[in-house]
Amino acid sequence: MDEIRIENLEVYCHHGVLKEENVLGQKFLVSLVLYTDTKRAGTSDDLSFSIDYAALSHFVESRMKEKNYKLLEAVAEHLAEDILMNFPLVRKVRVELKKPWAPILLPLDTVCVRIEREWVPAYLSVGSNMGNKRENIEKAVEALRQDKKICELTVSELIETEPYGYTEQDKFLNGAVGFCTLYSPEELLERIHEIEREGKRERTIHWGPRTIDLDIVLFGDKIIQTESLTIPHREMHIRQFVLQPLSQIAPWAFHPVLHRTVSELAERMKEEEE
Ligand code: PH2
Ligand code: MG
Ligand code: MG
Repeated sequence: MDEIRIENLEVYCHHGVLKEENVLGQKFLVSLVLYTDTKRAGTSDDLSFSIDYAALSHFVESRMKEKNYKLLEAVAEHLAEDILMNFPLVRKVRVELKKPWAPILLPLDTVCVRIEREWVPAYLSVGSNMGNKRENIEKAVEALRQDKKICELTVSELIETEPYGYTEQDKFLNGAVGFCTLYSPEELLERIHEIEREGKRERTIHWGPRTIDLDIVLFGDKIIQTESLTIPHREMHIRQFVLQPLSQIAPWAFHPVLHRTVSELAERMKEEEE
């Protein structure tokens, strides 16, 4: 990706753990790498197709003066998020925050925190087999759509499917949702649990009937295996009710463990069923 860089923008503000820092303030230096596609601006010579680095610099200054944080990490985290949420052409950002006058009673050049944050494409499988299934799913999708840390949301058609696993239950309505997000995988999991709770989901029988179920299927090219989270979804490649809707909105999404696209996985499942 192309880059627009801002180096050592000086902002005088009051972040810090020490009282003296909050009272007196000090100089901070902000360096940014804005990852974006400059091709269209480059060929048209038209600023409206690019990121106005003057506007962005002033935005950074005003955000840094608006609120005080104790940690450089917190200042950097909020800056990265604010930039990504307010400048849609920035797909990824590197924030480097220096404190050349850090009062540590020892001489130093600077102390610095550097982070990179980006909009990551993620895919969810959604399902419901209790109550008004379509409405349950639409409510959950709307909650995702309203979330500031989610953008470019697309939804597949919803399909009726036979219950898989525990079969003594009503038919499911299933679909897939794709979007870009600023959440980490753990944060996204927490957020979808919240939406499930709002949808009156009660966790009783494992794999049993539910008003709403949201599962993270893919998260960028991340491979995660922890107690609370398995990404890619452990069984996505053997579930038609996941693959069929997903291949509608993201046929080229890539399974980072099996090294197959979603449409290849869907095809393979169909052949095995025949
Ligand atoms: N979800 C399950 C278990 N079985 N079967 C269908 N058809 N659709 C589902 O979404 C589903 C299921 C556990 O999440
Ligand atoms: Mg599930
Ligand atoms: Mg689930």
